[in-house]
Amino acid sequence: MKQAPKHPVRLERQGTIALIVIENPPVNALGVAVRRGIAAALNAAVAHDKTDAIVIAANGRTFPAGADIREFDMAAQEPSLGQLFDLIENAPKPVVAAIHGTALGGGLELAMAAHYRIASSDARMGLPEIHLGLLPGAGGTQRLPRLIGAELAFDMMMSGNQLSAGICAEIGLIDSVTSGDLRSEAVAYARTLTEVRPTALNRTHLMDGGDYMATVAARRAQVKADLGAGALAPLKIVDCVEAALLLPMDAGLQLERAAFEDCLASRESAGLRHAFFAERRAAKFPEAADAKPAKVERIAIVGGGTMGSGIAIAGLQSGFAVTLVEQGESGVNAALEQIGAFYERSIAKGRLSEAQGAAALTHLQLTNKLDTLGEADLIIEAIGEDFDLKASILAEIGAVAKPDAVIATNTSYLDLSALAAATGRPANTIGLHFFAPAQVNKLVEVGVHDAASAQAVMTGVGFAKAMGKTPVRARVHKGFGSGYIGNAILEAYRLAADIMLEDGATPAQIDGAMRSFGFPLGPYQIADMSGLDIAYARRQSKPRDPDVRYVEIADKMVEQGWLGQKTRRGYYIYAEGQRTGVPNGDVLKMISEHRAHKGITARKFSDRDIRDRILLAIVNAGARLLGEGVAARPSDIDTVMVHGFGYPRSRGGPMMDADATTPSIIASRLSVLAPEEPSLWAAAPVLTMLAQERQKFADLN
Ligand code: 3H9
Repeated sequence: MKQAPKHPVRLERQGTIALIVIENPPVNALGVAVRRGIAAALNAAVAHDKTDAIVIAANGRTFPAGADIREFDMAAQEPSLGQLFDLIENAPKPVVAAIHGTALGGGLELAMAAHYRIASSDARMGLPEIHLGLLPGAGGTQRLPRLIGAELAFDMMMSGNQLSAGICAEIGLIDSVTSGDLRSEAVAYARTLTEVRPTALNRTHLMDGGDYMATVAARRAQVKADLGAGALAPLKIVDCVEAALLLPMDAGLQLERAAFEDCLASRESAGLRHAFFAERRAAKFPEAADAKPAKVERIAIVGGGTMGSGIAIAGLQSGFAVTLVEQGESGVNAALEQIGAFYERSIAKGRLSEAQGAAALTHLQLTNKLDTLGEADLIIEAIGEDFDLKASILAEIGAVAKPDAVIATNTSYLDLSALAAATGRPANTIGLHFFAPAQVNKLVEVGVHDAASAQAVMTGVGFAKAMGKTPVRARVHKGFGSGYIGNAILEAYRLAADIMLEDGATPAQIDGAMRSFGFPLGPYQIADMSGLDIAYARRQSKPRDPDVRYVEIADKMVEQGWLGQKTRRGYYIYAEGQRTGVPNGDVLKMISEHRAHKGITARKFSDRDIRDRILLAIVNAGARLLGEGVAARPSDIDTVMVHGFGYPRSRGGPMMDADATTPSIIASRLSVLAPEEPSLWAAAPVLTMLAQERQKFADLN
């Protein structure tokens, strides 16, 4: 972790203007030293009789991006942000906030406590606390409605979205926008101010009720309908805005403080904050000590199916020049159609202008010639999961790529070391496993094998980051065959579910139990969506392990041609064009015949049994991957499960959940299930070690 500077706030003078400069890299978070520094500088500036006005600005990449989230788990230290902002608001001389970068959360609340706000034209502002299960807790819920009205304030706080400086000026959140030098413009602006702004932020209540109260009631009903009773922060935001409308400022601030504390103490906020730091920790690779990412300007993708086209779109959207290689004219046309459809949808939905869409497409080169790859800095092979085919294409890529190009395969479970060897330049070859839809999903598993160079790995990491993705390191292990982190865990998840299916549960019951835990879809809905033939091919390609129970139900379905949504028949039956189905009675019949054939008497599983068995299998598989060195840290597994498989983000991830239960309780619950299927539930050595040492997974992060 970077060491915070000892004196993160400086007081400078430009004639009669006092300039308070915050410097607390990387994002000028408002930790205790910064709060104390600003308070001291402000007092000194006010006390100086030559001070006419005060400017608060920040060095580095941004105006403060919020409170220091790391301090939320520590004892509170004064001054609090609330106390500091009172000091600023009550200053007897005009205070101007000079905003650049991203003024977020407490950073924007600081700006709102100032009397005037000026921003660089490329600055952005937002209150993203809701993404951390929190609400703006340093006056934001009271000051924002007073500045821009309740409706817009709701929109900003409920979405957590960032707004551009131009829009902020239009809605009255800031006073001035400049495309010149912000610091000197802010000082010039301050010179024009002769008084503390007669406060727009009246200390009395904001409105007389009427329409606004109807807005509050509608928002409260909406939150309850959308999110249910579990959505603490959104409901508390409604309470706080209601307070801004009805109560004097001081009472509103008090209510906001209590609401913030409630949110901070919630499991939901702990989970969301864990997820925030887990994503950033995941991107830290040990290879960074030995190499920096090489420059990547042109990427090439071989294979223009759903995955390849998705990666191409993600690349174009991030400003890379993209070459997409497909076989024959029909392959090229199909890829073009997919990519074109994405841009048409984005333009129709107003996410992109026509000009932006057209500009992105000028950077796309579609071809059926592999020899065009010679210009690419990074080449991603994204064809189907067929080892021989992949190996032969990778050999061709190795023959034409420029000497320092990095080659990546998008395989999710084939032997990465062998595929890397097939290129003829294993040191330059890595795995880059994207998750569908690749243009949306942020997760990329970076596959690392023994022969891969640090430079190739870091280039993959740099590329993933440049696309706004979260790279997670996954080391290839002995017997690699179930995939990196995500698919290996999915395999355990599926087996736990299939065993219950064979022993007495129905697909709909298992899916329902997992949805009620917070997964968006259950395992059989996902299987129907992905196509049963995909997993079938993977099962067929691997030797069967005699020590692992095998459930043939999915194989029998594939043999019947019931492949899921694509054939409108899978675990569910789908009406034309529908993505939600009704349980397939034929499958239920087949399952009960299958049980009779295997001599299994159906037994009952409660929803709780289902969740427990699956979650224990997931955690145990995660612990095994840690022991094998596939996953570098428990929080990486959490990141993969949240992004790759919809594990509820507000729970942080399975390893955080396991810590909440404690590894020793998990180990004893596993010992009850282990005799049924040791491959799933015999406690992994890492878990046993943590249980014995009374440690938590978090201790290994
Ligand atoms: C709040 O303000 C509550 C108040 O209303 C009330 C309080 C009473 N604190 O994301 P990056 C670190 S809640 C501490 O990789 P980017 C981050 O961990 C807060 N650390 O860069 C990373 O560290 P490392 C409301 C923070 O350019 C480094 O900075 N604000 C914080 O992709 C770089 O981060 C938010 O929720 C923080 N607040 O994105 C904003 N923020 O180098 C949260 C970042 O050791 N932050 N770090 O890995 C962000 O959304 C992005 O970090 C930001 C930059 C857009 C600013």
